[in-house]
Amino acid sequence: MKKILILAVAMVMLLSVSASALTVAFTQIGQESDWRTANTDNIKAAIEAEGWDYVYDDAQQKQENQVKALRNFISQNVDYILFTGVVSTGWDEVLKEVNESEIPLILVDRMPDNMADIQYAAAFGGDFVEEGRRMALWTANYVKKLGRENEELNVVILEGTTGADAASGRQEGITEILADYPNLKVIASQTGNFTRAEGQTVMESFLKAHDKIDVLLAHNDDMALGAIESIKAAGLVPGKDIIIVGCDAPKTAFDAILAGEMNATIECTPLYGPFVVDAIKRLEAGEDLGRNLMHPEESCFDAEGGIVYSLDGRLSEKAADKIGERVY
Ligand code: GZL
Repeated sequence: MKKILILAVAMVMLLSVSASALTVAFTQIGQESDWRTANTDNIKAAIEAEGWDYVYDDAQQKQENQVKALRNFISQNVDYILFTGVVSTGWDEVLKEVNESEIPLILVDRMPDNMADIQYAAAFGGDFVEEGRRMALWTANYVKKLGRENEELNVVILEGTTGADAASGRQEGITEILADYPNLKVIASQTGNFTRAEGQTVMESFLKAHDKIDVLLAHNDDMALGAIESIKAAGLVPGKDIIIVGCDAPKTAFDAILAGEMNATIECTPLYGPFVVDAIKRLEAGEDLGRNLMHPEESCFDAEGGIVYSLDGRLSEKAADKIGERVY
């Protein structure tokens, strides 16, 4: 009799635990960059550490795959949907379906257009316009430090994925700041789609088309690292003949800075896992997290440190001092 009782209690406990195990689904853009890989790994680890079930879809950079994934999540009646869109437009219909399913939607990383018309439980991502401002302001201050602020310098830009707010935002911030520095002249700007390979190819075309390039601004470090290969192949010295500034701040960018091949990177953390888990726990407890798009505190890293990179006067940090704590 006693054995049956113990078994029954164990079954009830097991059922209660499994019943409380949430199912969290994430439609991820793809695997285009170190940032994206770190973002994928970090979210997966954080969710699985809670003992929750995890449904993951890699869209391979295709919007139609993300739409399919969102519809699958609805049909599976998951408990939460995490969403970052490869581009900003074209989500109205499917996100309306998500809202009608009443599955809580958490927006991470890249934001969809028309957020005002979308019901979401929480939103967390980079301040892309500010990141662009920081890329350009660091560059202007570095040029001044070199005593070249009165020299006409030719700037080329490797843009991120066309239509993504991470790209349009950074471009907007860069343009805003460069307007104050007429000696920094943008002579070419083209998408490298956030990938190393395309960054290398586009930079090669820039070098063939222009005799003098002094500055490269790359919307992410993967494209900057690809461009460095083309710069070397052209017989130029990256980081010296061409000042190179990227964004994201993965370890690979720190390595390039320490090697003197890259000059600075603006941080944009991919580590959204803890935020997502905290948000879900608070939502489960009945909390309303509001609709503010939350941005993380982020820095700028370069070889020397101490260069102003933000309009509120923040100083860059020395990559050599910080590389030890980098987890991506
Ligand atoms: C930024 C993210 C961008 C990164 C790229 O939050 O959307 O996408 O900057 C990544 O490296 O591909």
